[in-house]
Amino acid sequence: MSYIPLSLYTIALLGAALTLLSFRNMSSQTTVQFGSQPAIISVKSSDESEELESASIRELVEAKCPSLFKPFKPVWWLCNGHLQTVHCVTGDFSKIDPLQYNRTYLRLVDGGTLGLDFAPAVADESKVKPDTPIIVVQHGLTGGSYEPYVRAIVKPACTPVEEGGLGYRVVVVNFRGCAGTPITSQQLYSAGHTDDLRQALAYLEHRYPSAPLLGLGYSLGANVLTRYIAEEGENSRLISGCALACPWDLEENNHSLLNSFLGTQVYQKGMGGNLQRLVRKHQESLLIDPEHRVAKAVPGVLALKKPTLAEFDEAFTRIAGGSAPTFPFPDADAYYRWASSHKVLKDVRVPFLAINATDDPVVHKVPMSASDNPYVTMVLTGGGGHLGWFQSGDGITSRWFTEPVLEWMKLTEALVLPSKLRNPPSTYVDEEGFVCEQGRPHLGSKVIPGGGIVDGNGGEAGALQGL
Ligand SMILES: *[C@@H]1O[C@H](CO)[C@@H](O)[C@H](O)[C@H]1NC(C)=O
Ligand SMILES: *[C@@H]1O[C@H](CO)[C@@H](O)[C@H](O)[C@H]1NC(C)=O
Ligand SMILES: CC(=O)N[C@H]1CO[C@H](CO)[C@@H](O)[C@@H]1O
Repeated sequence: MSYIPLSLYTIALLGAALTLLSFRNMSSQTTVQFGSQPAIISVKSSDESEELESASIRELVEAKCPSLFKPFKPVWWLCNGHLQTVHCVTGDFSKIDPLQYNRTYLRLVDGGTLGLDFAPAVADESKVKPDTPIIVVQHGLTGGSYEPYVRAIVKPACTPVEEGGLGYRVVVVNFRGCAGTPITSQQLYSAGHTDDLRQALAYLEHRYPSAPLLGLGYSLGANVLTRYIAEEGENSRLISGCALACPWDLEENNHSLLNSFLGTQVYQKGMGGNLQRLVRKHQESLLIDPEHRVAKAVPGVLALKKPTLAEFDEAFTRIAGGSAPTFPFPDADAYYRWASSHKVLKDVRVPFLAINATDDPVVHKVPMSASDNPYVTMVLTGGGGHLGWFQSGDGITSRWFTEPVLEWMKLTEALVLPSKLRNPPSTYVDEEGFVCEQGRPHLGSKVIPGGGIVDGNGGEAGALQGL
């Protein structure tokens, strides 16, 4: 275990040296791109009054998210995207942002299980207002609610207002098999499968009917979030979305990573190895019905030696990454084309903020022009790597994105969307106790025993975990 981060650091240092040698102009400028005609939206002016303030998304973001326009200044010893990324996955954050979650396990209609981690873990329900906003988080590839980049938002968001936080609830929806969530059906997750998020959101709306739901996704989770919001359009249960380090065009990322040495040796193999470990850990459950298409794919994927992400996706994700009939795909490239999120941004119909870094070693193409959509704001920082954004200033662990993301949550929590943009299918409980949505009887969830308090800083070992 200790050898892996060390070699990663060596390679990243090499990357840093190459960057310096190439004299690339490392601008620290942050580009914020609004639509040419940003949508006009209404927000409540304050908690006390019922008055509405109407303005364009651009005016509201400029007024209420000032931190978004601050340049990103990296700490000097994490001076490029590789070092930022490697520190993100190998740094010791176990003492940072300590928190606990209260977990609820949801059994889905298809037999699968989701682990929903709620913060604050211990809430005096009689004191929490029913309309307290809920931030719904989707983590990165093979990550979980324990990820330091997740805690960097969860901690300040769920800290009470009196103690300087936002006083919100946060729910991290752990993907199947992640952060201790068991696998109970022959299906994993993927960058494109949105039904698990959809079912979690229906459950949350049923449990907290008057709470606004705000979406936040990281990397692979950002891709799922973007696709969910785009697929639902005017029926999105999330009233806003924020996507950090979204991979967008998966086919393009695959090509550019595999066409570079570091991309292949560090990132592709790091991510492929983590996914293979996840399958190894859960192989018994994935093999339960040996005739199932997923069971037939297990031996092959476990036999791969140091697989790249592309090799893993070819052997497994295209088969097991979601439900039939969408899955299986004939090959991984077909899966990449389907799951990419850049091409669906045009369908987003709620305020949506996407932040990427220019020197992200994993994501090479950012669809900046997508903000032709009046609801979309695209942001590109001059550095930060993939989910790093470690800045100089008050301590090495401060992340540039914390402030702008919290400001965005505060802004969009106060949103009052016109009723035509607030039309998700209504929920009901069926005869077997599943919370379902009108018109989607194949989806639904019910609480099963086994939840409770989990240590948010527990972690799960593995290099490049959570990217
Ligand atoms: C955790 O949440 C459940 C409801 O899902 C609740 O019954 C329980 O009291 C909570 N635990 C704590 C310690 O607050
Ligand atoms: C990924 O990119 C490589 C290099 O361009 C290409 O050979 C391969 O077909 C692509 N797709 C997959 C699934 O590997
Ligand atoms: C490393 C890299 O290729 N970064 C790219 C991020 O996205 C912007 C906008 O698409 C490109 O200009 C950068 O080159």
